[in-house]
Amino acid sequence: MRLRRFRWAMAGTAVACVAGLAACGPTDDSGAGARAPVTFTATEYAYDGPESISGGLTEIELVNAGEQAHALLFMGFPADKTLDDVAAAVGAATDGSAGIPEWLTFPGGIGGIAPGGRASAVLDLAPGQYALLSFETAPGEQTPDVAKGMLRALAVTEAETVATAPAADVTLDLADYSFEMSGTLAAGEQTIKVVNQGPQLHEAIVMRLADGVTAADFVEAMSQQPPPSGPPPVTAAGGMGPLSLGASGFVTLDLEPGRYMFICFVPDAADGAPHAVKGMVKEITVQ
Ligand SMILES: [Cu+2]
Repeated sequence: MRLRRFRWAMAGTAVACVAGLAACGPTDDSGAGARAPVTFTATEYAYDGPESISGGLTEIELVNAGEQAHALLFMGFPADKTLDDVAAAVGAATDGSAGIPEWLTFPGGIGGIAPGGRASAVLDLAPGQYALLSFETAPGEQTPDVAKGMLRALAVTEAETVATAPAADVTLDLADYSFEMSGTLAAGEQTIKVVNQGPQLHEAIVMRLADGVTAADFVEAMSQQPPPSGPPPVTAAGGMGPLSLGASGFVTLDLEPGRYMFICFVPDAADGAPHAVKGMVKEITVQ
């Protein structure tokens, strides 16, 4: 089977968006939520939010005030690199002309959410400089948000307070190429601790499946060359962005009953194919 190299984290591509799927409140006051969340508001194609924050366990909130699905992914980069270097590196990793460079670090982020949506995650941010970006695409388009300018810098300074981790309802382990969840997800607000057991980079994007569509159907459709016209029968519902090996983060989802999938679009280190086509997709039912 010849696989189209579909876009890294194309998750929200051409999604028929339904508002309110990923609404999330603040996390437990005993955890990182004791400090006010750091909010970024997404529109086409920019983020409004602070330019510098203090690090450590930090609650990040994404508000999608745009007309399309958008994500908020974090990528750390060293002092001798620039935002342009990050843009070039992710562009090359996306089109398959190069692998993901060793100098990028991945503390996670918030997967694509629908217009009008709101989602939160608690990330462990080491001091340094980060790129904030989104790979979502407008309905019927192939150009990801990042190529339209949805990329900005965030400086993270030393932690000012020692935050404790929020309580998690379930743990989700990511590995080559699987999702292993410690329990089941109920409807309503749930916090998932996501851990990348590696060895590769992985993410846990959450998408709601339309009636009658399976995760396997979605992966099959994405593998067609040329890709099918029309929007895929899924809706962006958040999730955790790419995590480096050994990294973890907490993502809060507020799910309605229905069928969803966890899916990883990270390009494989060996052949650049998205991990989803190597089996890194898991269908779940929320009751
Ligand atoms: Cu993966």
